[in-house]
Amino acid sequence: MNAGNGIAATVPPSGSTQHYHHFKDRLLGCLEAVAALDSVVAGECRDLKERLTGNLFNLVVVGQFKRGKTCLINALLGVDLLPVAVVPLTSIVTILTYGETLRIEVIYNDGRTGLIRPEELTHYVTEMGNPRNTRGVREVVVQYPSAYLKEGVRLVDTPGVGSAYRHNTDVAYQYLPKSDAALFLLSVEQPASQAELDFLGDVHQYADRIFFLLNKIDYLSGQELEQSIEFSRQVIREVMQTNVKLFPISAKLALEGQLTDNQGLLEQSRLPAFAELLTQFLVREKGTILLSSVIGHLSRLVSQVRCRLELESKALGTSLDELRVHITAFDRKRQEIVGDQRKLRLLLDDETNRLIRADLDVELSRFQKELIEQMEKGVEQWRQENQQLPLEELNEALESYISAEVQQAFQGWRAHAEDRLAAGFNRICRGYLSNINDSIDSLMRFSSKLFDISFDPVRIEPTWDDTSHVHFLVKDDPVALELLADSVTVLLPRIVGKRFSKIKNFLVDLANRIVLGKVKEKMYHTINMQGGRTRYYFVERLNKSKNLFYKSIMEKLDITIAGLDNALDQGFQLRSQGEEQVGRHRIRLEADLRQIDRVYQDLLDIRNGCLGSRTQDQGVDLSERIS
Ligand SMILES: Nc1nc2c(ncn2[C@@H]2O[C@H](COP(=O)(O)OP(=O)(O)OP(=O)(O)O)[C@@H](O)[C@H]2O)c(=O)[nH]1
Ligand SMILES: [Mg+2]
Repeated sequence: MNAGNGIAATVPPSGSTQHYHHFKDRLLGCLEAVAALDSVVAGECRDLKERLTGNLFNLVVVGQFKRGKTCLINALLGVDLLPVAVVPLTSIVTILTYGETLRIEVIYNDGRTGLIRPEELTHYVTEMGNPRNTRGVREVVVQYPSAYLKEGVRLVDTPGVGSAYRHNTDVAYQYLPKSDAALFLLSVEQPASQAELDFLGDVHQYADRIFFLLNKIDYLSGQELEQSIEFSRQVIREVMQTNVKLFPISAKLALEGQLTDNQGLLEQSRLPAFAELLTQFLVREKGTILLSSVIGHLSRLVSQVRCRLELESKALGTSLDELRVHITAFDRKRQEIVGDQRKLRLLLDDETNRLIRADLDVELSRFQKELIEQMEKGVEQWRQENQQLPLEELNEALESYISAEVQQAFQGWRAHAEDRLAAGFNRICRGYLSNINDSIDSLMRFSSKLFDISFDPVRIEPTWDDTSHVHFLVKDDPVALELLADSVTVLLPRIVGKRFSKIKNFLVDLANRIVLGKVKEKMYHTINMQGGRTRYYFVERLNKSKNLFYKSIMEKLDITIAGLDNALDQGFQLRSQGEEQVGRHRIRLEADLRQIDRVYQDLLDIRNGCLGSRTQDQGVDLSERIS
């Protein structure tokens, strides 16, 4: 433990994971030192500790089938673990996370779970081994003791964009908003496909967290490679409408290099250099923000604990009669503050309802209206273009079309709505956090005044990060997001694409006659039904999030009250027991005060070391570092 001894170990280079872990460990040391004090109520440090230890960098690997996504994950882990093949393969999301030993858990759609052996993986996560997902697998979670994962990275392997075998919804779309970074794989032997470009066109708002990798560079050399890099970069830039980071690599060479411990191959693969940059990005974007937020919260806690210790110390020198008066005054103030907070509950309800009405409902009905207009036009166009198709075939194709289009349109909209609602909800939460912090400060100030102690509260502005963990709940199973009933989920092959213009081509040969009224009726019904379900889904989540949030802020207040209560109560008890007890306790309190001052100094040191380097790192244009 570093806290308190004032010795700063050699600090690793800024931007590295070691740098991040160095300060994270020192912060954990400070947290332990604070938690060990008698006057600290159990649970006061728990949240902060959980946030520090539970922090993971989520990395999703996406791209068209056969670009080498799974191979890249194996290369990053340095083990031939996940099945790789020359035919479209991965059909189930596989999540890799750190564990002391290899452990593979299958999670089924119905909620069952089961452990499997590594050689069985192919029967669960691949199209060949688990055709059309007959086993009903939702996702597979692999724990593995790799150094890369131990750094706090969680990798998500996804089925290829544009694959014809897609039984799950479009995983990449769902994972992207919640990922800290995405690796999008292209490969040198094939130019970017339409499916890839469509995907990129839809996700360009996440451009700053997508890293483009041009894989399989071992196929090319010298000038050919340069041309390929330039070409891919141009294509992506056009679609994304911004400069992109493109890194040429060979996952295959990297894996071989790892397996045979061949440094030359590893360097040739260019993967280690990329992995290093990626780490720097993650640490900068997420790690440093987390550390800064924990430092702020801990400093605030330290100032409160210090005040409590002083209070207790002062209480020991106060007569019992005077103490009784103070305790009564404190109780009154406490009741007043708790009462105010309970009233605020109603306001929290109001604001959440307003978010539902003013944002969710308005946006949803606008989206439904646009979707109806768009699909009406599409259906009309069909009618004109497809005159000769047998009615039965046409109906069947249209049913599938409507289901697939509506489902995909809602899916895209939901990702967008999710971001908006999360931002709106977090805004509400931030207001409340400020409010509860004010109440806590006012209670602390009141108590310190009673005993004539100076108390200088550490103010922290609640940040996005503070609220996002209390948050708009992240749904547990981002994969199983199908909302439509089974009867209408007959998906067309993926070539049908996401937009109506593409389905039109597909159905050009199918259509003949059309019962327009019936088709439209089906369409309206499906859109309304899906709209209703989507609304229900979001309202449920908002309400659950609100309740959890309220519980957590009230807990914060309760903990402060309990801390002050304890301090006063201790003083009262000891005063009643006589001078000897008081003397002994005073010695302990003084030791605790010295300890808390040491933690405070250490926190200052951590803040300087950890955040001082932040500005220097910012603004590095990774694309300029391509060798
Ligand atoms: N030459 C060469 N081949 C590679 C490289 N990376 C992957 N491959 C090969 O490309 C094929 C596809 O690799 P996978 O990792 O299964 O590709 P994927 O993107 O996961 O494919 P899906 O799971 O179908 O989406 C395999 O035969 C790999 O051996 C590379 O850097 N160089
Ligand atoms: Mg794969």
